[in-house]
Formats: sequence, structure tokens, C-alpha cells
Amino acid sequence: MITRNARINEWIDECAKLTCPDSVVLIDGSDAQRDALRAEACSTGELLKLNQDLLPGCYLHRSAVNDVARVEDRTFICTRTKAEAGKINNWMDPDECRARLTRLFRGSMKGRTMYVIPYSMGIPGSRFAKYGVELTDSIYVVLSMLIMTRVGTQVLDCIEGDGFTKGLHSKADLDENERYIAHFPETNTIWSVNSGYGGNVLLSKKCLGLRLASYLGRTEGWMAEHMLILEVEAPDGHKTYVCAAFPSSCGKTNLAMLIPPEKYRKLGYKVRTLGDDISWLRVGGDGRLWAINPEHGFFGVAPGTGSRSNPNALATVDRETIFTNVCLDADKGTVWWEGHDDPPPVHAVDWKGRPWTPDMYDKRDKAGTSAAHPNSRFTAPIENCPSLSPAYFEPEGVPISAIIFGGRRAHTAPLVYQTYGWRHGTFAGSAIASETTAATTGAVGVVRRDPMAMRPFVGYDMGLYWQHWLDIGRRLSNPPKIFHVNWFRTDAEGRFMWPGYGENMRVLEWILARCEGKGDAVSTPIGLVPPEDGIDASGLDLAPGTMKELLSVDTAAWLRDCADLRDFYSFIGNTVPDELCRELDGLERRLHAAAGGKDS
Ligand code: GTP
Ligand code: SPV
Ligand code: MN
Repeated sequence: MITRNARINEWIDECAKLTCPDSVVLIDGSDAQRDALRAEACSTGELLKLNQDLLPGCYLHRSAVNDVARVEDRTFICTRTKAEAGKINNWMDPDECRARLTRLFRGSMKGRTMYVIPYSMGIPGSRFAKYGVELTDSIYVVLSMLIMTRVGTQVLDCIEGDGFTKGLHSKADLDENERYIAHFPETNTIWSVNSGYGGNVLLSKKCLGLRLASYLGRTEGWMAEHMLILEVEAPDGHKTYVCAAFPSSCGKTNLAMLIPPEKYRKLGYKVRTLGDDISWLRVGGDGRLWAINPEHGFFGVAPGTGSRSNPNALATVDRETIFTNVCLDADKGTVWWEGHDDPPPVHAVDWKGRPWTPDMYDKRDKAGTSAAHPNSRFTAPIENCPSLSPAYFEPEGVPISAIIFGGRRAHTAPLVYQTYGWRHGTFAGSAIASETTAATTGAVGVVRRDPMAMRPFVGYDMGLYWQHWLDIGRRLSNPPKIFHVNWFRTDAEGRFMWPGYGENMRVLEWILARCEGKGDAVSTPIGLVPPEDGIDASGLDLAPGTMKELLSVDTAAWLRDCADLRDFYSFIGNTVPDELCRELDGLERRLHAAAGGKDS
């Protein structure tokens, strides 16, 4: 008997019969068990122990070369009907999927141990917590889940009957042609097979935390979003909470850990972190939107993390951290990646485990020739973060004043604009477009529509998801203001025009002022844009005209974008809410008017 919960035991038995592990081990959350698993993983080469004087409790893991990112084309939502999964998700009939994956799971854990990981999303026992149990044959998954979520026997005590998400994961033989990440919302089940990469196998994260949670949230009246949560404390001590949704690898971790420029620090501004990837949002009794971060750690992008861009992240990963697919300094037993402060190690071992020198780098084949994979990551405990807000521990979460949408766009989207309200804001979210990144397999740098930064993560039909946003808005008597930002606009030479990172505080300042009914704004066809002097650029080395360019709205480009959005709406189909179609009509009309009728 593994647990005292008969439903959990029955299900474990069923999965063990299928996968045939040599033994079944319950993860109790103890340090002793964790340490034994670390030692075992080091003995098999699954983990490499880093220099414990310089990086205590830190390990390096290398995944299979064909298994370095989420696989959207192999991710399925298995609802009874295809229509429920919607146009964007891959769908498979639940019975067909179970049959197909049963063949892959059969005997897949022979000679291995099946670990039983009871975990909680949110504070165990709190009103908003959800529980899951993940069965896996990977020690890497166990050790990562111990960091990313709250794990252990105390979670089992919170689970009543079958009130938990059933997650079954097996590395099997990592065959990429038989890799599946399958979700069964109707039975609250996830099956993942033939992968060892984070987003595919840490079933708490995108699988439960976003896909199943968004499905549940629709029926239960709350939202699961791909959003960071941060706190800004003003010089007078007043605290404001902000959520921001950017697509994968587009700056959530960086914004969540932002350190204000010196000028703001001197004035007394403080920015603190509550979460960097997932928010669960509810309508509070006060008519405001309240957010919790259900996770307990960071699974963050390593490349680009340096003392100029994100000192808080660097301080977070100097202990008790698992690094995946970064570069090893073979002399020092430390880690390195592109964008690190240190020069490349003399004896560098790349993410594939081969000797590496800087002259091997070819920017036309970044993933193949960089020392650290572009989607290499760190898995670090949230409590390591120097900027962690005490409000992270509030079971009811924090009230949100602003929601910021964003994307990675070389052109079109200005540095920042404010929408006219919840409905227009929902529209702006539905219209996010962003260049693809290394966080998912496939081409990098291609602009695609990524509504609310949730394209790969909505567990049902996108049109109904937008309707859910509108419905939530109607229940908010004091909704957050909704903004859109773009840190990634480039000039004619392809260089970023905005310095970004800590300097994004200047944009946050305008956003916070707007939330308080202050700060100037100019009405444009797309929304409210700051006047040229509305964003404090003092002390920045911006070339003349840059701010004007950053804030400009290119009518012709926006009209092209509207046409593309119209196609996207028709692709999604007749579930797209009328209210959003009218917003699109209105935007197009305003753009035509601004173009002086020459386009109409
Ligand atoms: P996921 O974990 O995949 O959901 O990503 P994320 O949204 O947390 O992205 P993250 O903060 O890790 O940033 C990803 C990449 O964007 C890194 O290479 C950063 O260096 C880069 N980046 C983040 N913020 C900025 C910014 O303000 N300006 C520029 N130019 N790059 C940025
Ligand atoms: C993302 O891709 O948005 C991530 C990393 O946060 S993963 O957990 O792999 O999805
Ligand atoms: Mn993410």
C-alpha cells in the first residue's frame, strides 16, 4: 500500500501493471531521499555534480539531442469531440489516444523504478490549491518536481478521493517519432511518453498548470494564464501588483526579477517577484482580480542571463539548482552560457557533451553550434530569489492593478500602449503576435499569432477561451487596466532600439501612473500611447528620434496586421465572440480614418 488513499493506490497499481517497473517508490519530500536520488543519478550519469564549493547543491543534466524543447506538434488535447479542443490544438479521440499510448507505455519501466510524486500547485490546504500525482521513471523529473512544486506526504493528506490530476510519464526510449504529450481533461489525466524535456515532462507546469487548469478554470469560473506576477513598491510604501503575459522566451522571468535603475532606487522604488511563468486568477469578493503563483520554483532560460540583464536570476541559481543543456567549464566544474558575464571557459564542454571553442559558433545554426543550447534552462527554488516578495506566501494571492500583454516584434507594436478597458484589452490579448523562439521545436523568428501568450497552452477552444475572458471581465467591478508592450523593436540594422531589462522600469512607471489616473496619454487608433516625453528617458543613451520611433503607430503595418487577424479569427471559427469581431472592425475603421481615407 503506497498511500492511504484507495483511489491513488488503485491508479498506481493500474499504471504499474502497464509499465512493469521493478519497484515503486513514494517521494516523501525528505532531504535524505532527495540526496540519495541525487547520488544515484550521478552514478548513472543522468546528473553531473558541479563544483560544490562554488555551486553548492548544483547539478548539470544533458537531455537527448533530439529532446530539448516543448513539442507542440506532438501535444494533444483528447476531449470527446474535436470541436471542444478547438482549431489550434491537436486533437485525438481519447480512446484512440489511450490505445496508441498504451502500446508505448507497456513494459516501458522494466528494469526501472517508478517514482510516485504527490505535489501541490499553490499552498497545500489553501482554497485555491490543486493537487496532482505524477508517476515517472526519471530521477531528473523527480528532482526537478521537488524544486518546481511543493512535494511530499503532506500533499497526500490534502487529497480526498480522486481529487487529483493523474500524471503518467515514461522516458520509454526517447523515440521522437513516438513522443506524445496527451491531455484528457474529462478524466483529469495526463500521459507523457518518450521525452525527458521539462515542459513535456514536468506535468505540473504546462500540462496541469495551464492546459488542464484553463479547462477547469472555465467550468469553475477562474483563469489559468501564462503570466508573471510582480510587486512594485512606490516611495510612499504603496504596493501595486502587476501580471504580464509574454510568449515563451520573451522576457517574463526578466521582468519579474527586474532591478530598477539607480535613479528609481534612490527615489525608493522597489520591485519584487511573485512568479515568472504561471498565474491562477480569480475574482475577489471586492470585485478585483486576484492572482497566485501556483509554482514553487523557476524553470528559466539560461542564455542571456548575466549581471547586466538579470542579477536576481544569477543570485537565484548559485545553489540547489539543476542546469539543463548549458555549457560546462571542465576545469572549474561550473556552468556557462552565451550572455554569461564570464568569458567562455578555456575547457568548455558544450550542451551535447563535446569539447567546444568559440570559433565553432555559427549564428546561422545557433542550436547546433552554441555552447549552451538556446533553450538551456535552470531549475531553481523560488526561495533562492533575492527579490521574492513575502506576498508570494499569501494563500489568497494579491490584487492585480495592471495586466501587460507583450510579444517579440521587430516592427509594428510600439513600446507600450494602454487599451480602453477590459473588452478592448481582451481584444489586444487575442491579437498578440510574436516571433517564435527556441522554447518550442520548429523554426525560430517567425511571427505567429499567440493570443494571450497562450497559443500552446489553452486546453480547449480558443474562441470560448476569449469568451471566458469577457465573462470574467463582467464580474470585475474594479478590473485591472490592460496594456501592451514590445521590448523587441529593431532599427534598420536589426539592433534592438530599446535597452530593455532594468530600464523597462521606465515603462512600468508610466503604466503605474495610468493605473492611478495620472500620466499623459495620446489617443491613437490602437489605444493610448504615451507622448514622447511621457516615458522618462533621462540618462539613457537613445539616439535622437528613437523614442518617437518606438512610440509610433505605423498605420499601414497595422492595417496589414488587422487583415491577418481577420484570417486568424476566421480560422478559429464561429466561437470567436462578436464583441471581439466588433473591436477588430472598430480598430480597422480608426486606422482607415487615420490614414486619411487614402486606404479606404
Ligand atoms: P519562458 O520561461 O519560456 O516562458 O520565457 P520567459 O518569458 O520567462 O523569458 P525570459 O525572461 O527567460 O527571456 C527570454 C529571452 O529574452 C532571454 O534571452 C532574455 O535575455 C531576453 N530578454 C528578456 N527581457 C528582455 C528585454 O527587455 N529586452 C531584450 N532585448 N531582450 C530581453
Ligand atoms: C515555456 O516554454 O513557456 C516555458 C518552458 O516556460 S516549458 O516549461 O518547457 O514550457
Ligand atoms: Mn513559459
